[in-house]
Amino acid sequence: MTDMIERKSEPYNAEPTPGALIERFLTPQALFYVRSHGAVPDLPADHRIEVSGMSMERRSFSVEELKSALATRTVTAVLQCAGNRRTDLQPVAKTSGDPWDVGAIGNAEWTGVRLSDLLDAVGAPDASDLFVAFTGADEVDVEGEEALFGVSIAMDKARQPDVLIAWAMNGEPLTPEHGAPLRMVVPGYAGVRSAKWLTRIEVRDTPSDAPIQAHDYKLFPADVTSDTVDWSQGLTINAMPLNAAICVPGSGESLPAGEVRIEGYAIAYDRRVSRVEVSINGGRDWQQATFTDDPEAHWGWRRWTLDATLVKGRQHLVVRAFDETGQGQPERPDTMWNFAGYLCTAWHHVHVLVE
Ligand SMILES: Nc1nc2c(c(=O)[nH]1)N[C@H]1C(S)=C(S)[C@@H](COP(=O)(O)O)O[C@H]1N2
Ligand SMILES: [Mo]
Repeated sequence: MTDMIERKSEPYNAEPTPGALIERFLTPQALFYVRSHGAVPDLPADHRIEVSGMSMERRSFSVEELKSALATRTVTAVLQCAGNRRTDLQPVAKTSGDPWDVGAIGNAEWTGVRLSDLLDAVGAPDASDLFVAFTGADEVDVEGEEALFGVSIAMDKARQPDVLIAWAMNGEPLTPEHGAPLRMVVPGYAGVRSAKWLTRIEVRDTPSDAPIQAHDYKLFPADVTSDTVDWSQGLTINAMPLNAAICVPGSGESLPAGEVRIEGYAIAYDRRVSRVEVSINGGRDWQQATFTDDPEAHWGWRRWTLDATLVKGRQHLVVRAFDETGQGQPERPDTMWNFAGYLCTAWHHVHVLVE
């Protein structure tokens, strides 16, 4: 698909062009970034997921059984990789990981059943010091360690009503690369917690010890490197921070002088986006952008636009957003650099040539 930019061929990882990303409130499946750590597993039509843990009796469910046993729910939510915008950290210093631009994010309407309804149906314990772990059918390699994809979330998050076991995206069945037949959707959390190709849900008294949970997706300070890292330390990336990006015009584009519509997205999850500001002179002066999307979708993004007049020359556009606490984004990427290149939330810059 020409609107997708491949970031890795094996396994296939790709993000949409920024212009295609921002066209619709709901990101079509074909334009939704693909982040896979291993090959896409081929699961049979009668695939079953297993639910187990603690003193529970082991149970298994097919998609049809989940649909008939539990109420169907739909939630609009952004899914964003913790590595989105990594390319803005890489000029500071080298990082590990694929070079995602602003497109490792998408906003979709997810349909499935509530994880909490399933936990209730099987009589799972709900003490808040427990964890719920998810296993995928894919084998992944984390620094030479081969294991099934596995992650976990705390019980309090697992019990939130918007956490789904989903089979559809924007009203269509999930495609293989997005996790068919069943995937987790954990709104507000880094994409990595939303396990695709779900095979097992396990209630535990410790977080998942799978390498993806234990030795990946953690945030470290700038003095820690891939050589010195102690993975038992660091912040497990769960709730995602405030962010914003310019999608139109695209970085490096040439455009005619005059009136230009600048477009992009902002996201603050349950802290809500309150204001988006755009500068057309490299951050000296700021104008308030207009929201395209109303804030009704709690976990959704808010696209925005600003009509501006650009004069000839090399022009430097910048965006920054604020949440409902009045908190804004940090200005510079060097203040948040980390060796794995996660959570770049610095003001987003786009340079264009106006002719
Ligand atoms: N089983 C499995 N689940 C997974 C992954 C994976 O590699 N295997 N990647 C995770 C990561 S890091 C992200 S950002 C999201 C991406 O979901 P998408 O490819 O549907 O956009 O899926 C998550 N779930
Ligand atoms: Mo990710």
